[in-house]
Amino acid sequence: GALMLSVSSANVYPHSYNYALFLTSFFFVQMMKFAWDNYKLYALGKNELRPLTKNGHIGNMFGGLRGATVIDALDTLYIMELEEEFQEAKKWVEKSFDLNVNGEASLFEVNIRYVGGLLAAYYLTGEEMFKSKALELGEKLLPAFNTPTGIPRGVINLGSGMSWSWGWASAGSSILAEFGTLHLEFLHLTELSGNPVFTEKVMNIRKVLNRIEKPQGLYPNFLSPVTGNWVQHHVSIGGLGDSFYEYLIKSWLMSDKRDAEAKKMYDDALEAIEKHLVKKSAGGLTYIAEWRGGILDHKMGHLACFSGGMIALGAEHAGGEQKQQHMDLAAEITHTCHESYSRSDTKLGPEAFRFDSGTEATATRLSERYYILRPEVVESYLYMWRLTHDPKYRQWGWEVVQALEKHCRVEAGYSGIRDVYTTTPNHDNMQQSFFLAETLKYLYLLFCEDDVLSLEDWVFNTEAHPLPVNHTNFKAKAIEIRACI
Ligand code: DMJ
Repeated sequence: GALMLSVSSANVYPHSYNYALFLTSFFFVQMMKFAWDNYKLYALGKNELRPLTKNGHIGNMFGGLRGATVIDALDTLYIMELEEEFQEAKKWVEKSFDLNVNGEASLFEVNIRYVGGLLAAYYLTGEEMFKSKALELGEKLLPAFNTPTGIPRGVINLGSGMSWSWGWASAGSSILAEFGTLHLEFLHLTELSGNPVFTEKVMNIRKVLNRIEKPQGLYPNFLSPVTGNWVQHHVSIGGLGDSFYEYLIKSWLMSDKRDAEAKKMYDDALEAIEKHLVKKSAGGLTYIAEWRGGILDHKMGHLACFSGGMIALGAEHAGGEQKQQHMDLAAEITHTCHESYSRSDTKLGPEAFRFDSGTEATATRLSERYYILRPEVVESYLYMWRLTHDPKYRQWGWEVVQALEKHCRVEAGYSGIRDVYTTTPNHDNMQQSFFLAETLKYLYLLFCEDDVLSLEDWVFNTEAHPLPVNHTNFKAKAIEIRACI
């Protein structure tokens, strides 16, 4: 409890600060409880809560699977020691989570939320039930890889095994951030099942990527699973590209730094990004632009804001000059993302912000003004805090909490908002499952000590589900988790 914190950090923080920290962590636990209780009350068994109309939302990403919020919330409930709520969630998984379903599922979303959530729940608790469901679900994803190149298609019917590409993705292509965000989970599926097939599938994706030529060393977002060629030269560290880069550096870290190929791919990709996409605005803000066949689009999506944390994580392990250089870059990007929040009326950031015709870190289009409870900015605050201990990151995290309470908390949960530039309520009536998996988890960890899910022993998948690093003993049953407070 509180005592533990004051004793263990007595040398680091003055006593009053400890007490403030204790209250802060308590606050996040209450936020999580509020989000969970309302989901449970109005939407248990559906995928997400609609907090204004007080009902459930199913959506079309999970192909008949239900309980996205339950699976996404499991590890957060567990680490926050919300014991009763964790038991409720576990019971639902045990009794009601049905894997024999039909419908169009996103391979990527099912992997990061369901497989990742179940794996993390298993590693944290040692409960076999989570492991066997993760493996059973993993098996159902395999038919998506039956393509001429082995690059999986984006959509799969979990019942029939039929797979196809997203209708909106150009010319039947697969998306970099989707097929490039399977590696961490699939390695664990092999580890836990003893079946090499999962690892073979993701190693083959890497082989294809290494073989093809990359324009200026950059990775375009669309690839044909039939020919293995790029389909369109759009490059982005935000949506459609983002977590591919994240999984390169994290694959290396998860392998206890043995997977040198992943490290090299990460280093090379980052070098190309630095050279071609990193820019500074007239007002001195560093940002990462998007690239369309050689032409820059001076825009950064909220999704791209995870990159501050990723670059800091990589910098921590870089040598020589690069260490400082990359740490500075990470801090600058995180600063820019903070600016995108602080320049809005709600102190929450827009879906995308621009740096053109006099604009600096603000949205210019009506359609880009929304905030849907996304985690990327607080995710970067957490990594920056853990790696620098600059107290401003905790202050910035606290600003987010105040804004969430003021603008997103409604009677029955938390809701996204349609326009961050107005304080008139304009809720979107959706409590996204990643709010419980990621946003609240990262905020909580920001105010915990560094050894709670330490970056040495765990990597977070792109939905913030912690997976153990190889050296921590993959087969560990319940891995001991130090409490936050
Ligand atoms: C989450 O599902 C994951 O963080 C993913 O990497 C990106 N989109 C959402 C959160 O914004």
